[in-house]
Amino acid sequence: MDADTRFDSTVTTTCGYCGVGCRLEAHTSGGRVVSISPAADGPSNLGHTCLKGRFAHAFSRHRDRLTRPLIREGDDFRPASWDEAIARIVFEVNRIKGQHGPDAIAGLASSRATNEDCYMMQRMMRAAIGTNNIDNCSRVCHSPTSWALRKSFGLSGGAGSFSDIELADAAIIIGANPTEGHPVFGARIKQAALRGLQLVTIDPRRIELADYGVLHLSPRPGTNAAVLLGLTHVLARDGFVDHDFVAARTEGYEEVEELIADYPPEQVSEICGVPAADIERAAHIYGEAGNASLIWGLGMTEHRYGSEAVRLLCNLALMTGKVGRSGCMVMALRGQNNVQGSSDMGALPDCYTAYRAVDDEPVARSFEQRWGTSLPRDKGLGVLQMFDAAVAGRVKMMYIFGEDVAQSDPDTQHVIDALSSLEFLVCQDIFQTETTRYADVILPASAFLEKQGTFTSAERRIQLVEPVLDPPGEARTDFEILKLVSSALGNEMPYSSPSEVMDEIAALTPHFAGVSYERLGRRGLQWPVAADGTDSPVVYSERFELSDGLGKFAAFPYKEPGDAADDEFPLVLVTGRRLQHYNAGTMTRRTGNLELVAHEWLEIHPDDAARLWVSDGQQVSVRSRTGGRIELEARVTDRIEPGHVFCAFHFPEVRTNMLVGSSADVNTACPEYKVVAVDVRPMGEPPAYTPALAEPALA
Ligand SMILES: Nc1nc2c(c(=O)[nH]1)N[C@H]1C(S)=C(S)[C@@H](COP(=O)(O)OP(=O)(O)OC[C@H]3O[C@@H](n4cnc5c(=O)[nH]c(N)nc54)[C@H](O)[C@@H]3O)O[C@H]1N2
Ligand SMILES: Nc1nc2c(c(=O)[nH]1)N[C@H]1C(S)=C(S)[C@@H](COP(=O)(O)OP(=O)(O)OC[C@H]3O[C@@H](n4cnc5c(=O)[nH]c(N)nc54)[C@H](O)[C@@H]3O)O[C@H]1N2
Ligand code: SF4
Ligand SMILES: [Mo]
Repeated sequence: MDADTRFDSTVTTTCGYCGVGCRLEAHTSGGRVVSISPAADGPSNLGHTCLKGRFAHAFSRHRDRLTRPLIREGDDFRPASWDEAIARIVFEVNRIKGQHGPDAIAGLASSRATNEDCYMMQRMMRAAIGTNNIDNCSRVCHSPTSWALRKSFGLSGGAGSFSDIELADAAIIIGANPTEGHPVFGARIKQAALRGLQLVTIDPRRIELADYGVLHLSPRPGTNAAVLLGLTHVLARDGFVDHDFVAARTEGYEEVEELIADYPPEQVSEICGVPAADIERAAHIYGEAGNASLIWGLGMTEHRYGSEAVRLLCNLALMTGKVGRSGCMVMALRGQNNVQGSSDMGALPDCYTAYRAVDDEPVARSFEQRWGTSLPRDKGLGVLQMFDAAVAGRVKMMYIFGEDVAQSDPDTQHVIDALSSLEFLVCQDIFQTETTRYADVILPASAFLEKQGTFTSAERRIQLVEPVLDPPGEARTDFEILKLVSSALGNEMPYSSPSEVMDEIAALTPHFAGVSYERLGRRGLQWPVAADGTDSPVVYSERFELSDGLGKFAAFPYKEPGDAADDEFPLVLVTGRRLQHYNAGTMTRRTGNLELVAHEWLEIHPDDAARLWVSDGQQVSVRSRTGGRIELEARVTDRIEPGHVFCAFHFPEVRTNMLVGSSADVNTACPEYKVVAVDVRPMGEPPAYTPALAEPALA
C-alpha cells in the first residue's frame, strides 16, 4: 500500500473481538488509532468489517485503562512498582504452595489474548506453579462443541471453512445469531441467501437471518435434541441416507436408526412446539441439497445436554455424507477472537496443546524435557469447579488473566463468594472490572492493538496480530508479564519474542508442525499444518481423525432441560448477545458504541406483556430461583415467542448472571445460560402513551 501522509503508520492486524478473525488495517497518528479499515485480502472478511472491528477502538486510550500495577490496601488499591507487585505474587504463591500444595492455586487464561499468551499462561501454571488447575472461558461457551466434535469426527475444530457458505446449496443455522455475534460472516450468509442458498434458521427468536431464509423453526428453548432427532427420522424415512458413506466411513448408525423410531415429526412437535410439517420441510431442504452446511452457536451448547445435542447434529452430516468436502461446513461459530486458540494451546485442565491428555506419558515427557521440570499427571479443575473449591476452602489463590468472571460466569453470587473466599487473587486485565474488585494484585496488561502474536479464528485459521500502539503508561504486554512472573516463580521462560513461543509450540505439537510467523504471512494458515507448511481448509476428506478413521454416530435420546417454568417462575429467560456490545462490555462500553446502545433491555412477547400489565419501555423486575433479581427496561416484540423472554449480559448495571443457576452440561460443565425460569413484574408507572411506543419494537 502507498504511504498515506494523513497517518504516522498503518499496520495490518487481526480483529480482537469475535471469532470471524477479520483482517484490519489500523491507521495511527500521534500515538492513537485514528481509523481502522478492512484489509482487502482478509480471507474471512473479504474487505469488510463490522462496527466493532472498524469503530470500537477508542477503549485503547480510554482514561480508565490500567496503567500501573495496583496492590490492595484495605478496601482500596494503591499504585505499586512492577517489582513490588511481582514480589508479592511470588511470596503468596510460595506461602500457599508451602502450606497447601500447588493444587490450592488455580488459573484462567484469556480467550481475548493471543495463542502465545495462552500457551505461556498454561506453562506458568504447570511448570512454575505445578498444577493442572488451568482453564479458559471456552468452558462456558463451546466446550460442548469441542467434546462432541472430538468424539464424532476427531478434531476440536470446525469441519470446513467460512467460504463453504458460498459453495453450499443449503444451510441450517441452529442456535446462532450471526448477524449480531459474527456480523461479517452473517453478511456473507445474507449474500449467499440472496443468491439462492436455501437457508433454514432454528432459534426460539426470529433472528434477523430468518428474514433471509426459506424456513424458520422456533423450538422451545432446550429442545434442540428433539428437533435434531426429528430431522434424523425424516432424513432416514424419506431416503436421504448416503448408505455408501455410512458403510465406508462411519460407525454406529444402527443404534441411531433404532432410536429415531421414537421420534416421528408429530411426536417431536409435541416436545419442541415446531409444527411437524416444518420438521419435514427442513429435513428435505438439507437432504435434497447437493452440498449443505451445518452452523451452530451457543443456543446449541449452553444447555444441560448441549454436548449431546452437538453430537446429534454431527449425525446429520454423517448419515448424508455431507462432511469432508467443500460446501459442507460443520462448524460452530466460536465466539471470542481466540477462544479456539486458547484451548488449542492447552489452557485446559486435562490437555496440553492440540488436546493431548495430561496423562499421555510421551506427550507429558516432551513438555517436561522442554520446560526442564517435572509436570503433574492428574487432571486439574475447570473454572466452575475452581469456584466450588474456593468456597470449600481447597483453592486458596487464583490468577485470572483477562476474564471478567464476576460479570460473565453463571450464578454471580456464588462467583463473588468464591472470589471473596480466596486468600489471594491476581487479575491481569486492561481495565478494572467486576472481578478485579476482589483482587489483591492487579497487573496492567495490553489489548490486542498493543501486542504481537496470533489468534485462531472459528475456521481454525491462525493469523498474525501486530502492535499498532505502545501499551499505555507502565502497562506491559501479556507476553512480558507472563515471562516476568513465571521466571520470578522459578520457571525461566527463554523466549525473546512471541514468535519464539510459536516456534516452541510448533516443535511440540504435530498439528502446528509447519507454523511459523514467516509462513503465516497476510492470510494465515488453517490447522492442522503439516511440517512443509501445507494447511487444511477442508478436513476429513479421506478419513476422520479417530484411531480407526471412522466417524462416530451417537444415539442420545431427548432429555428435558435442567430448569423449567412453573407457577412461581412462569417465563423462560434466554440470554445472548447484542451487535453493539461485547461480552462483559469492558471495551465496547468505552467506545462510541455506548451511544448506539446505552443499556440493557428485556424482550417480551406482546401476549405476555399484556397479561403481566407490562408496557413497552417500562421498567420490570426479573427474579429467578437463584434468589437473584435484576431490573431493566421491557421492550415488547413479536420476534420472541410467548412464554420466553430474552436479554444480554453486557452491562454491569444489570447483573443478568445473578439469575442463572448452577445447572450445566452433563459432560463438560458448560452452564445452562439459555434456559432460566423467571418471574417478570412491572415496576412503577408505565411510560406515558406515545404512538411510537405502541408499535411492536424491532428486536
Ligand atoms: N456483538 C457481539 N458479538 C459477539 C459477542 C458479543 O458479546 N457481542 N460474543 C462473542 C462470543 S464469546 C460468542 S461465544 C459468540 C456467540 O454467538 P451466538 O452463539 O450467535 O450467541 P448468542 O446470542 O448467545 O446465542 C445464539 C442464539 O441461540 C438462541 N437460542 C437460545 N436457546 C436456544 C435453543 O434452545 N435452541 C436454539 N435452536 N436456539 C437457542 C438465542 O435465541 C440466540 O439467538 O458471539 C461472539 N460475538
Ligand atoms: N448470561 C450469559 N452469560 C454469558 C454468556 C451468555 O450467553 N449468557 N456467554 C458466555 C460466553 S460464551 C463467554 S465467552 C463469556 C465471556 O466472558 P469474559 O471472558 O469474561 O468476557 P470478555 O468481555 O470477552 O473479556 C474478558 C476480559 O478480558 C479483558 N481483556 C481483553 N483483551 C485483553 C488482553 O489482551 N489482555 C488481558 N490481560 N485482558 C484482556 C477484558 O477487559 C475483560 O475484562 O461470557 C459468558 N457469559
Ligand atoms: S465480524 Fe468479528 S472479527 Fe470481524 S470486525 Fe466484527 S467483531 Fe471483528
Ligand atoms: Mo463465548
